[in-house]
Parts: sequence; C-alpha cells; structure tokens
Amino acid sequence: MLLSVWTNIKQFAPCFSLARVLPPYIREKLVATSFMFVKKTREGVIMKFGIYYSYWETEWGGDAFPYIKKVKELGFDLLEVACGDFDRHDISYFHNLRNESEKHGIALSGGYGPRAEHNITSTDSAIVENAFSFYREIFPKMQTAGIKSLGGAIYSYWPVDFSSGVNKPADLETSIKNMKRLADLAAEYDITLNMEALNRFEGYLLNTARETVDYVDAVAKDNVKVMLDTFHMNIEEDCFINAITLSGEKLGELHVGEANRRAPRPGRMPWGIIGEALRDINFKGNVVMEPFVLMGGQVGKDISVWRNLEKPEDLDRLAAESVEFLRSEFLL
Ligand SMILES: [Mn+2]
Repeated sequence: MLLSVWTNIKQFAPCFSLARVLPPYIREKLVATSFMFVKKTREGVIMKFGIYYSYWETEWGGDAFPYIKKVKELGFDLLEVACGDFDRHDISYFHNLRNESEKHGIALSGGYGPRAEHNITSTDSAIVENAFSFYREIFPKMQTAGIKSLGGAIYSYWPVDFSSGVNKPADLETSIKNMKRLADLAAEYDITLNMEALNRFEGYLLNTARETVDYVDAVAKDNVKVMLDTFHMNIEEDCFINAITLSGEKLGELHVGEANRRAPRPGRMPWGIIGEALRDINFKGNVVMEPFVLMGGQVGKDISVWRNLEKPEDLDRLAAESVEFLRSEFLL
C-alpha cells in the first residue's frame, strides 16, 4: 500500500520537491517500508564513486599517477583522468597507470573536452581526419591503462568559440555520422563513449538530457551513451528526476558538482532526490565529482574560475567528506 502511494507520488508529480510535500521523516519511512524498493536498491546499485584529478591541478594534462593512491586514501573507488595529452606519453606510462590502479583497487575512467583540432564535427575534413588519428592513437593506450570509458563533449569541441555563429542542424548531422565511425573504432578497444550534455555557455549541440538521448538514439551504437552533469543540469534542466529517468539505461556516467562547481555537500542541490532517481533507473555507472575551485592556469581560465572557492590546504579533507556524504545520499 505504502509502496503504491510512493510510486504514484513519483509517477504523477516527479518534479515536486518531495521534501516540501512530505516531511523528511515520513518520506524516509515510506522508502524504508517498501520492502521491494529497498531490496531492489541493495541488489541493483553498484555505482562507483570517483573524482576528476583536475580538482588539484591548474593545468590540463598533468600526471594522474600520484592521484591514484591519494584518492584511495580519501575514500574513492575511481579516478577520472584527462586523456587529451595521451598521444604525448609512450606506452610504458599506461602500463604504470594500470599497475598502480590495480595495486590500490582504483578504477580509471577517461575524460576529454576536445581541443578544436580534435573536433569530429568540423567542416574542415583535415581537422576531422586529425581527430580520428588522435583517437586511433589514444584508444589502445586507454585500453592498456584499463580505461573503459571516455566522457565529455567528444561529439564536438570545447570550449566553443561562439563568435562566428553556429549551424546546429548541419553540425548535428555531421556529428552523428562521424560518431558512428568513432564508436566502431572505440569498440575495437572495448571503450564506451559518454556524450556529456553541456550548458549553453560552453556548448550548443547537446544542452539537455532530451537532446542527448535523441543524439545517442540517432547514433545507435551500444558503446555510445548519455552523460549528465549536475552543474550543467542546474542551468538547463527543468527537473533533475525527469532528466535522469529519461536517460534511463542509456546513462553511462554522471558528473556531480554544486552549482558553483564545489564538491557535493548538503544544502543546495537536491542530492537525496537525485540519488532516488539513480536507484530508480538501477544506475550501474560511474558517479564522478568534478570540482573546480582554484583560480589560475589554463584550467581556471577555461572553467572561468576567478576566485579561489576553497583554501588549497582544505581540498583533501573536503573531497573525503564529499564522497562520504554522496554515498550516504545515493546508497540506502
Ligand atoms: Mn562534467
């Protein structure tokens, strides 16, 4: 009975703030009383909790190696690594990454906001071919390191230069055509490509979960999935729950961060409700926090960080507190 009340509330009013409609203790009782729901939760949820190593860096392309041990000590399961400079490392570097990650039991995932020279959607065919040679070089290296996914605006480039205008319909068509080809190349190395929806100030092809699901459906390859990021969703989505349930089994990875890109913490974002939506879709992917809190360097410039949002000496403690908080909100 309570389970059906709970289901109906969620079905007919998915975007109500349930915390407002029901006092939190009643809401928790409803969840705890619905045995099936709890059972499904305990058996179905195997999310991995990670962090992007640029949290500690002000330049892209830094060495991820020392962060593997560090994030293990801070309580994470996974480290997300920037892959944009993998063409500059020789193969021994990737063997070392794999050995270190296996030694500490830390999974690795890949991220890349492609530079303009790696834009598979460019109208210049030389740039498209350059992008393919880049990916042809880094995919085997990712496989050597044990990295099974690459997420970001890999359907386009980043940060977008909007000054000369954009042709969204034509670029979408080119992007879908070339992504099919890139997906086949990635599949040879057992790599999944996660298409990250970005806010309007950083991208134009995919801003919402709806657009990203449609794109992934059009590409129609098993190893091309949806990636959402709460920082971008906070700007573009009407409803966190709808965006997550719409993505459903196509959701490959979720980036998590506060509206100002600090690490998740209580108080501002509806983390409990986001966790419920993830459990509802039986999400088995990676939950990766991507905090950007230090000004300076190319990272600070590309992300538009014009003040320090944390003291550098607090970063480790805050990351450890954040992952503990997220686990408590996302896993019952
Ligand atoms: Mn992101």
